Amino acid sequence: MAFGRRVGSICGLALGACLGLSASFTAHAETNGFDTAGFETWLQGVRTEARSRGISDKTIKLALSNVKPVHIVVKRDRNQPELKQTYARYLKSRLSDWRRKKGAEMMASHSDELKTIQKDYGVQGQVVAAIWGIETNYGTVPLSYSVFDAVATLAYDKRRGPRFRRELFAALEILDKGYAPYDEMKGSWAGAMGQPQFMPENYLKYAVDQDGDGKRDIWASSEDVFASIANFLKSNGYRSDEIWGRKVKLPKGGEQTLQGTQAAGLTPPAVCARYKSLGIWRNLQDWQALGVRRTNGADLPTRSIPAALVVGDEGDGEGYLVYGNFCSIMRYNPSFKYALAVGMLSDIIKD
Ligand SMILES: [Ca+2]
Repeated sequence: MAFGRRVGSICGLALGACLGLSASFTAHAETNGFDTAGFETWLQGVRTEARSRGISDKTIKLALSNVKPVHIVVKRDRNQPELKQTYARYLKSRLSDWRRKKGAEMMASHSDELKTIQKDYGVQGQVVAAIWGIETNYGTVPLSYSVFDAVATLAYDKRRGPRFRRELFAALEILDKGYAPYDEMKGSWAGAMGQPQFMPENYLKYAVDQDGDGKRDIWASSEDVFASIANFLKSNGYRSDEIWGRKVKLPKGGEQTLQGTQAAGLTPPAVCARYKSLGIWRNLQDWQALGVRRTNGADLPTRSIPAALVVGDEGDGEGYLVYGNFCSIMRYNPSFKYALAVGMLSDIIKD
């Protein structure tokens, strides 16, 4: 237990340190708890299916000969911070002083590229930079896991097996088509690749060659990284004429009375339809009439925008009115806390 807490606290301070530390322990603990013979048999089935999908023998050999289950990958899959931490703790760690300061620097040094991305894809540069900052500390986190090891481990594991089996075939396709060389196919413990942390299927669907060198390089080209993030959001309903939402002050007792779905509301934006737990959608003016205000006590904007209320930790009198773009950000990682961290970081690094 002491070991687990120590790792957790380091992860909370800096994702990079967390990933590095985990990787260094992997060598000693990687196959604990795994049925190695069962994994090998399973892998034979993967090879057969890969051949039937048209993946070349050369690629199958290169990618799967040395693939091995990584125990800590499964352990981390069972213990994700989005599920365990309070809003206050999660947001504090994601909106660290380092990430705020570095984000402002990155907004300045990549200003021209981000402006072009905003023009081409209709996603504000600060939102692209905020996702980049939260995913990989603006591209500075060392990505130490083989995508094949990570994805194969989660495909073999029962919890999310079918989904990750698809990701494994997508990873093989990326290698087979020559989009990325084997040695560069590095990612996080969950197999998310490169600076924007794209899963292999999303890479195939959304990665963009923005700098025009013929490669969709989400590992080393900042233009490709930014365009890929923006293309992902745009393809998932992001609207250029709205922001993500805003932090608000709730009326006294509002945490209980304002939630719930009993009253007639608006139809949520299409991209939000799948997120039923966002509860009721109302126009900003209706939230205003119910006593919701900006954090400084001022009235809400008068513009008509459908919004849902996210109440973070109970009892602090605070909440967040979120708009359709919040749901586009959640397509990246389906957690209210994650999307709030991205939205709030984007506001901080904008100026
Ligand atoms: Ca490129």
